[in-house]
Amino acid sequence: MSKKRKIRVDFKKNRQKRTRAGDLTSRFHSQGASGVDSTSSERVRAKGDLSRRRTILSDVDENAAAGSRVDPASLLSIDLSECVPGRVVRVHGLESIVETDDGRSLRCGVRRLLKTIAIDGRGVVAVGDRVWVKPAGPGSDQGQIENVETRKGVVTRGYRRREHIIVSNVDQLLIVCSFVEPDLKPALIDRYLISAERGNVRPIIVINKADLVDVSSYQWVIGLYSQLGYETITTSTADGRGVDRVKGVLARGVTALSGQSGVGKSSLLNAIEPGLKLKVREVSGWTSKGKHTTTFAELIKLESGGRVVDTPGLRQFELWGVDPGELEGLFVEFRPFIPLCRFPDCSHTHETACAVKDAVSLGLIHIGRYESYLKLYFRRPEESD
Ligand SMILES: Nc1nc2c(ncn2[C@@H]2O[C@H](COP(=O)(O)OP(=O)(O)OP(=O)(O)O)[C@@H](O)[C@H]2O)c(=O)[nH]1
Ligand SMILES: [Mg+2]
Ligand SMILES: [Zn+2]
Repeated sequence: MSKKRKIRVDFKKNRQKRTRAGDLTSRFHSQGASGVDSTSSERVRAKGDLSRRRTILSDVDENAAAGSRVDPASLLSIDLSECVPGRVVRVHGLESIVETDDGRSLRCGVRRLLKTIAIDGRGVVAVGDRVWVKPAGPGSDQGQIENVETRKGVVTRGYRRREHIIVSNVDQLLIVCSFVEPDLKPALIDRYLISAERGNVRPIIVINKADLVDVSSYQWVIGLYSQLGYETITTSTADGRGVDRVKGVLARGVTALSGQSGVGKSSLLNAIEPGLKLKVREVSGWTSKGKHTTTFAELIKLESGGRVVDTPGLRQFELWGVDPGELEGLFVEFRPFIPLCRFPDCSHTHETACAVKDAVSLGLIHIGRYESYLKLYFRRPEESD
């Protein structure tokens, strides 16, 4: 059972001067609401300091063990009678477009307290998020996002030393690349596969612009990923090959398209549903590097079934929050060999009697995949291709 209880929360750390060595925010994280609520911790603070906090009403689970860690987001309570549920379909800087379940489209800001609680204010709202919105008034097209529900399938990357949530609540990720213009980068595919695996999203690999190459000379890449169990589709929006197959994949649920700029993500969606008329780069080719044609992520409903999120091309796709020791399990074909290494904590880099390295030399693990592993294992966060 839960009951309402008053608790005090801090504003963003950067607005608050520390008056004591102990920082309430971190104590709040480690001790839960009870630590913050204790009157003794308030009395030692000057008035000005107190005014930088706010009192909120929160749902408190009476059955929770005392001192157990509380998810800050769960402390948010909202008056549901004033809010409507909906989904973020687009984010433009500080403004998010939310489609409410009752069919309205509202331009929304985000409740300040949500930003306060999000770590450093990042990743507050992402396309695909299920949210609760308080409409500004009857007939108004504005509203405020009061709460964000827990995300299920997410695609994230590391960007400028932070986590960037590219999209949330998707079932599938279409990793879109091209054979040429820009050139195929298997190492990039590997990073996307790992991100999808960790984000609980089913990855599908699409290699576009098949009309520009002799596909047989790339058969090894297609064969490699297919053998690993990943659905791999060769497409061309110029001659239409593979487009129906992708259409079938998209009908299965909610899918995000991601990949470098210029690979043909928007072209592919236009080929599947010409009525979308998504903006695509005018001049074919790969001359204007760095220019993004799609500038914001957008959730779109397809007539042929399913929903898709077209996203802007990414110049960099770095993994976020993956420990080197976690990597071995994210390379699916390594898994059968890991227990056969002599050392239980084998990193598969320098050790002797390493079954993974043996498998590489026997051709049971593709050398390119092993190189991807090594690169990620030794990568420093700020590095990129
Ligand atoms: N030859 C050939 N060109 C293609 C194909 N698909 C897309 N293109 C061209 O590639 C260019 C880039 O296509 P877009 O659809 O804008 O690429 P995008 O991935 O959406 O790019 P961003 O929005 O910048 O991320 C356009 O000029 C398209 O006409 C294809 O299958 N074959
Ligand atoms: Mg595009
Ligand atoms: Zn090993």
